[in-house]
Amino acid sequence: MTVSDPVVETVVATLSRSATEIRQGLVGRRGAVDEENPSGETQVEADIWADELLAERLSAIDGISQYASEEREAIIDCGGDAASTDGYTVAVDPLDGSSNLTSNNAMGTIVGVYDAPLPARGEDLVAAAYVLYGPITTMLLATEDTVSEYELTGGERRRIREDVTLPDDPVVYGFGGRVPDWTDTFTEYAREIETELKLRYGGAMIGDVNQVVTYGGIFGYPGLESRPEGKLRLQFEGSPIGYIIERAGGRSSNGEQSLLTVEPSEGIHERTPVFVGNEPLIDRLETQLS
Ligand code: P6P
Repeated sequence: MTVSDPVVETVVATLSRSATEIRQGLVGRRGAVDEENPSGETQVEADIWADELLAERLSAIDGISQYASEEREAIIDCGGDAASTDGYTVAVDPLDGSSNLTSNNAMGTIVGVYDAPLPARGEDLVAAAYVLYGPITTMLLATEDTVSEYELTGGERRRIREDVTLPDDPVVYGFGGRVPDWTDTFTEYAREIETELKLRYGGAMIGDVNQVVTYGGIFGYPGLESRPEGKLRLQFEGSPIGYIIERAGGRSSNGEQSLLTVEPSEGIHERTPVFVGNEPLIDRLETQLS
């Protein structure tokens, strides 16, 4: 089952092929390097290696005019005219949750395909996907048509679920940040949710979001007292994951509005509070925080 848009299909096929190599390439690349990413986070060898692999392959695709990554300061212009209507742009988190590499826990790769120059709004997405490096390597892909789940083996993808939607009855929740650093209004909301749902928080967004997609619930990394903008990046994490969850029948929010409607104002590494999950839970959150 290929994607109807040929450029998106090429991105997805490239991601499927690369994800198999990334998973294999994690071995021997667990060490920290003496570098920080543009968000000031320590990088591991695998962060840099995965970014270089994806940058080389995705920026070479006809129809891709820009490549941006959480691991690099500047946008790569891939030739073509990003400002024109025919050049898609890709924003990538090559290895989301790479700190989990040290503890050998789940991690992911996130790719957003925008029909606009970067930084772009989530509404400009035409597709978004995440790869989950769990016991099995899987990919969840959202396009304008549907959400599908694939198993990735040998560089190929095999569809295992189509028309993926969040279950109606939520089961799990996961909230990032240290509890003493939560705002009073968010703490009040979290205390309510804790009495209703089961805690699932693994320190890598993709592992936690996939729990929400599978069982229903909410994942969030709120704005904190010490950092009101939160930790996660709008362009590389918030918007693509928000797009996937909204295409799967859920909602996304920055605490006030859909992540897809947030106008980037501070460049491609802009942070945002991120909440995704079942619509009633997000609606309650926005009411609580208003
Ligand atoms: P904390 C990983 O570093 C990440 O960007 C997300 O994947 C994850 O949800 C979050 O940060 C974890 O942050 O503060 O719990 O370590």
